[in-house]
Amino acid sequence: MKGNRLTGAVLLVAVLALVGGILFWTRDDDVATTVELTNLPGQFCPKEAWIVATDNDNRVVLDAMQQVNACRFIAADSLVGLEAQTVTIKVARVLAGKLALRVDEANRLAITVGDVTGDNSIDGRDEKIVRSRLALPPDSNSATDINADGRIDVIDLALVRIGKKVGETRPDGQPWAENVL
Ligand SMILES: [Ca+2]
Ligand SMILES: [Ca+2]
Repeated sequence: MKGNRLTGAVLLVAVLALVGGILFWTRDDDVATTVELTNLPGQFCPKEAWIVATDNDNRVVLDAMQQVNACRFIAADSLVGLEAQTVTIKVARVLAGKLALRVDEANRLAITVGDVTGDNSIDGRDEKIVRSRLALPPDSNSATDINADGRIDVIDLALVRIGKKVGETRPDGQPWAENVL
């Protein structure tokens, strides 16, 4: 009986060591540094995002529009070279968000959609505009079709209601460029 237990324990340790070894062997040592936008509703698909990156001393090391791939991925390897520590991201009609950049990882930023007025804040004015356009065809710039599904309905209204807050300001205190509001 005692021998059986001992054998079992030895086997368990051996199996755990094997699994650990496999996990270690198969881990990905080559993960690119990316920023992934999450929390995108429906067919909302940003093509570009403005990025302001700052280093350890809070100096701006990048201040430019970047491409968004497959509606959500922003390559950030160049930011690592610039020793960026913090990244503030602004997408049009989305509140600006901020994250601490981790190297060799898929950094995630949950975005908040619903800024119809383009003032980096979601409030009663945005809600009022969406409400006034309920059941109407989306307007020319589709700002009130929050989830970009081609209709202005209660889902868009709900998104504006739950998204009410103010976006991040630029690290240097400057206003966001017009084309990302
Ligand atoms: Ca607004
Ligand atoms: Ca919609």
